[in-house]
Amino acid sequence: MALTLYWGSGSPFSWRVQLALEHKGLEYESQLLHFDKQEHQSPQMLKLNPRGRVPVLKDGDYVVFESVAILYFLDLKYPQQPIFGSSPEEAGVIMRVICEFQAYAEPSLIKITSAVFAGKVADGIEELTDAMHVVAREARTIEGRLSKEPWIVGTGYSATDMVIFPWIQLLRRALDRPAAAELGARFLPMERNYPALARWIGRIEALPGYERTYPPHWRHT
Ligand SMILES: N[C@@H](CCC(=O)N[C@@H](CS)C(=O)NCC(=O)O)C(=O)O
Repeated sequence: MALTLYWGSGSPFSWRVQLALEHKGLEYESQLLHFDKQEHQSPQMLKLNPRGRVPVLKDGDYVVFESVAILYFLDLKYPQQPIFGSSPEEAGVIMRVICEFQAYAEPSLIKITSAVFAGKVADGIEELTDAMHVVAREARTIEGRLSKEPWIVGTGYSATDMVIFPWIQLLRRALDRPAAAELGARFLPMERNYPALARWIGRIEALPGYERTYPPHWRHT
């Protein structure tokens, strides 16, 4: 098998790549690395990615890391079921919305989810509340897009959906924790506050192969 994916359970960056591989129907060898055992920092992994982060994709001897770069590589190398659109204009919008998400939403999402999972909500509640406002504003923009079309950009499931979806799932999981109840009050339940986003989540969850991408440790914790 030519493709090998090194990934971590619950890593939103890894999840993007798994969604793309499933969508494209590509077979791959799955190398699940355990963060608690520092497997992503092993000498073998540092040789593949000196930053010691996942995901990392190997295709034969070729190695690529950084989740969006992996999505782009996969789409050029395996063009069936394209994920960067079918015209330069569509590709431009897909990439633009990904860049906007990474620039304006991701730093706040990292702040919120890291604090919740580290049990440190109370320590930084003011900063986290501000981060939640940023996330809510970005989520409203996406909600607006999804209230007109089934997917975030254009008429098809694309790299934009794959980039954003795992973060929304991780955020929901974080905000479901009792310690985050106050932070999540205006966000959850999504069915009430972001109905188009909630329907979009259901659409992705119903895709073939989705279950294979679901973070394994989320099933029992
Ligand atoms: N910008 C990178 C981020 C990758 C990343 O931060 N991955 C996390 C897991 S969610 C990781 O490997 N963390 C390990 C560490 O920081 O030691 C991407 O898009 O792939």
